Amino acid sequence: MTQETKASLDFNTTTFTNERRSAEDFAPIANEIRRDIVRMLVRAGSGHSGGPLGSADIFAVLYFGGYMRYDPARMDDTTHDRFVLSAGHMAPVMYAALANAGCYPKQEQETLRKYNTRLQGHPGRDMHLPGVETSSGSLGQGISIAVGMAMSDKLVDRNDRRVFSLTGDGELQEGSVWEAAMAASHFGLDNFCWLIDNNDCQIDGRVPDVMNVYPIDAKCESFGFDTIVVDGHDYADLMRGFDRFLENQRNKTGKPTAIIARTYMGHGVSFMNDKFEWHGKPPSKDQAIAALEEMSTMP
Ligand SMILES: Cc1ncc(C[n+]2csc(CCOP(=O)(O)OP(=O)(O)O)c2C)c(N)n1
Repeated sequence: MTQETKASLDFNTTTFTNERRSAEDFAPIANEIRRDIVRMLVRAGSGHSGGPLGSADIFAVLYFGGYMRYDPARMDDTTHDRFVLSAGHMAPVMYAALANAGCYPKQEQETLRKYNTRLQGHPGRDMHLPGVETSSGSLGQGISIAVGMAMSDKLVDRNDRRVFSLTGDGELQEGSVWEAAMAASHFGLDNFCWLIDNNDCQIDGRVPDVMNVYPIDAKCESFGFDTIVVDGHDYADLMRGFDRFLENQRNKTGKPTAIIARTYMGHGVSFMNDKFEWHGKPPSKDQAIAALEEMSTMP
């Protein structure tokens, strides 16, 4: 891709495969996800920038590192591994990952938040976008549904499907998150991987100032999770977390895995980095151009 294409507000047709990769191979994928997030949001004129940009590296490794098994042409089959975005307001990052995986046409990203679009502001199961497993956005619900999926896979169907679910850290203030965690542990769901986007920011402040959720790692441990804290912008470290989950499932440890990824809200766009004010707003056209120009110098 040329610099000019990278900085363009237009969507391109580049897609990426899902395979085992070395850590340095993820940067161009994460950056394309980030660019698409900016392109989507500036067109929509509303939506969430901070969480999606900050978690793009997690999504690059999850969708393109061979950890979640799926066929982009057959997302409606009953064998692929599943991902549930519990932090539903972060939909743009999941939509960008699915588009870059080839699950639906990249151009369709331009319809984010438009009337009747498959790319609703929060994921809608009824919109039938390939790869959206359930509706989410009421915080605390997605992870509960995901745990139910993992229960049915492990205890009823007895297959080897994996279920991943991502919550924010502000989302941890929802009591139902901990009910889901308790169930995952009680039922020995070693096929369940809980991803926590720990950017320390939420809608109206720093997480400890709004309502403290720390220590997150000790809480996850005490709820029975094999817990690993990683740098959510370091691909090798993210791979270490996902590899540990795969190992837990392979060894049938009977314990779910929690990967706490330390991230910065808005990471990749310097004027948004670590600023909770970017939780729920889109870039203006000038800001989007500035962001894309900054990102065009990245791999
Ligand atoms: C049950 C419920 N209460 C409130 C909201 C409104 N809301 C949307 S995102 C958000 C903050 C979430 O913070 P965090 O999980 O840290 O996400 P981030 O700010 O990092 O994107 C809130 C309160 C909601 N979606 N659901």
